[in-house]
Amino acid sequence: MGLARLTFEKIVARPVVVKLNRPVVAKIATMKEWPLILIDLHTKEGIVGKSYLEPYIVKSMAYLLPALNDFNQLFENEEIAPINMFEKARKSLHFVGYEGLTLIAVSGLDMAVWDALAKAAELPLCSLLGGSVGPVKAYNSNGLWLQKPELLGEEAKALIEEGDFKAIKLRLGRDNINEDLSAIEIVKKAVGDNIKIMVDFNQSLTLDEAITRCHMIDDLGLTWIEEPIVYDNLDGFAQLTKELKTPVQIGENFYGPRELYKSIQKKASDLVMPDFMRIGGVSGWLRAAAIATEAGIPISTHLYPEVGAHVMRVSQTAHWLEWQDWANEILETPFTLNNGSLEIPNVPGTGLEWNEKAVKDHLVDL
Ligand code: SMN
Ligand code: MG
Repeated sequence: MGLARLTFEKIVARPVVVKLNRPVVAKIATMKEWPLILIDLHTKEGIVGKSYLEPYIVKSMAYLLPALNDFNQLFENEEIAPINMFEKARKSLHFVGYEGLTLIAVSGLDMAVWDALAKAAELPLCSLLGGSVGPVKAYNSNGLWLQKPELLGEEAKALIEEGDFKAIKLRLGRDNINEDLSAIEIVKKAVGDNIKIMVDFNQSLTLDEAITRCHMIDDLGLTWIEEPIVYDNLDGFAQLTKELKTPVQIGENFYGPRELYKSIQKKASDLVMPDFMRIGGVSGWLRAAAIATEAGIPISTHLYPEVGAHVMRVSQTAHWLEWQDWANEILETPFTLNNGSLEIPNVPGTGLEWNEKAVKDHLVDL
């Protein structure tokens, strides 16, 4: 059986940029390309833990790489132990902020550490965490950005076909509310009654606008309404959650499990969906999922579908995995979809390996 102990050797972090097949057009930003920092955590025993970070804009990689490279000094010759390393890495950076870039760097490290450990144990990560390999119910989040409503019907159908999906996410927040209403109508008509539709405002509304607009879509049978207002207005979210029948979804901007805890205490949403680079990687997710479980709140993932699939298998209130294929371009073996679920490969670790030829083609100088 596998090795009991691993020792840190070095981190190699490489910035790559891939092209998005369907550019992101959201109220927060328009993005034609997508940055990925590929993290290889080498151990003295030869096992390499792998993870990636996707910090939205290319420039942000320039701020994150020095923090990741600094971990080389911090962990010289140390035992690979996710919880110890999470705490030590976070403390080492806390004078420049406990959240933000600090937590993003720590999250990237953490996911690579867990991958190394699972590889050493010769187990898929979900099995090391106490679960088992199996399908994870997903919705397709690969498109339906803020385009003209009449273009959305065809795209919605294509998105369903990409994995026999049973759910898709539509972005809202157009200047004219009527255009948002037609977007919903067109997509609903195109996909029929059996497909669930989530909508995401990407924080684009004031609280007053949100109260008006969310009530206008409250009877449409939507699966959730995501981030109608700025992410940290928890009182505003609590008001919307109380008033609306449709479940309110937030969480991609929680920095660490404690933010999720505070949000749940305030009854700010019906649902939560932490993002792996902000919640604290696998370690942060496990704490967050425990809090959500005990509060009885369904938990969904944000981005990072590959690592997300593993932890959803051990999250008791696991709800929906967000599927994006944005890292596929640089993966040796992209994960597969079947019947609307993401399949976890039955290999040690998370199953992330780089296609080095593709990585070479997409490496950037910052
Ligand atoms: C989102 C994700 C990535 C880029 C832009 C917007 C969105 C989501 O908030 O929830 O998928
Ligand atoms: Mg969102």
